[in-house]
Amino acid sequence: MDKETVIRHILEGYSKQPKHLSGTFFAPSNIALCKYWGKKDAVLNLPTTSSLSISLDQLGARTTIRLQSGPADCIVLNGQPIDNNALFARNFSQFLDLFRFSQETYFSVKTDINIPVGAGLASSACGFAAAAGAMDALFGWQLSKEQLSIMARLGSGSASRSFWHGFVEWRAGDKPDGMDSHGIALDDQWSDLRIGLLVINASQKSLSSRVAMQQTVCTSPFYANWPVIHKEHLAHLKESIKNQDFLRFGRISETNALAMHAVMLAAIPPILYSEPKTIDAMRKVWRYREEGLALFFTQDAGPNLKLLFLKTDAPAIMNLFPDLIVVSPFRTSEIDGR
Ligand code: 2P0
Repeated sequence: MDKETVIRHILEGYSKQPKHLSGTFFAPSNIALCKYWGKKDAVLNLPTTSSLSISLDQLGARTTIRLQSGPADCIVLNGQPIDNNALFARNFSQFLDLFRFSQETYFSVKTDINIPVGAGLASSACGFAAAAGAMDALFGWQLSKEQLSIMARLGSGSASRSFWHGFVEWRAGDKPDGMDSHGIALDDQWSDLRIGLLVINASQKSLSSRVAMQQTVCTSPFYANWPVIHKEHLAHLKESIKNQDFLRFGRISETNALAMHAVMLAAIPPILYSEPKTIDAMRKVWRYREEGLALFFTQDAGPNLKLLFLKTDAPAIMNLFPDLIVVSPFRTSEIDGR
């Protein structure tokens, strides 16, 4: 099945004429605690495993889309027009292709992302989610968050988790068309939980997660084991959230991230996102933990770490990591989109 068929299916009976001059939507970025790494369908971005994330409150993407005359889309990222040949623009225009309901349809897209782009800080997740939401607002469809999540997944898998605040599970689903593969918000709130973004290198990564993921699936001898350990991690992580058992929560999140990177390291050629400063920071976390601090990390497809800790330890941890960007993920409860 192709992406166009999925979009046709979702939008059957909905207007293909814009209802407004423009549509705007905000989507928070999200950090996976149990990771998505590997696809069973690379066209529809259907994952091998379910995954679980935490959204980053007000850090994310605010996107406005309007129709414009051709000969091409115009994409402005953080006030800078993007060259249509740049990777970011090509990926984005491919997503916009799904919404060109007549020939000669072009879009003007203005997106403001308040985290570094392409550095493993989930900018593509919030970017595609905000784009799907902005399309919905432009055309006045009023789709459900689950439908928007399916749409956004076609742009980038992790975007399916960016329609809710707090904890979100992306259920892998069983259907070949992916209509049951979307995000679902968990009811659990954890107001004392804090996420610290430790930016080690904010420049664009050299290997995209899309390529790295496929390379891992196709060549890592350890990949077969990933869905097995992942299933256990996911079940235990959900229990730890229910019980607000922070030590268990942190340990499982950190172990899941390290397992993902270990599987990647065995790929051919090997994939190593960590830089020397990443390793230094990991050792620092482990040292403080041995000394009694309840501090853990997770790492995505980039050299940066995300620290996990509780409100009570925030002052001490901000002292130890002075440049840390601290997020209170349960500060905002509703995404209003606009
Ligand atoms: C995640 N990552 O669960 C994992 C952990 C990075 C490491 O999802 O190919 O940009 O567009 O579906 O969503 C990054 O991969 O990949 C990612 P595509 P995506 O957050």
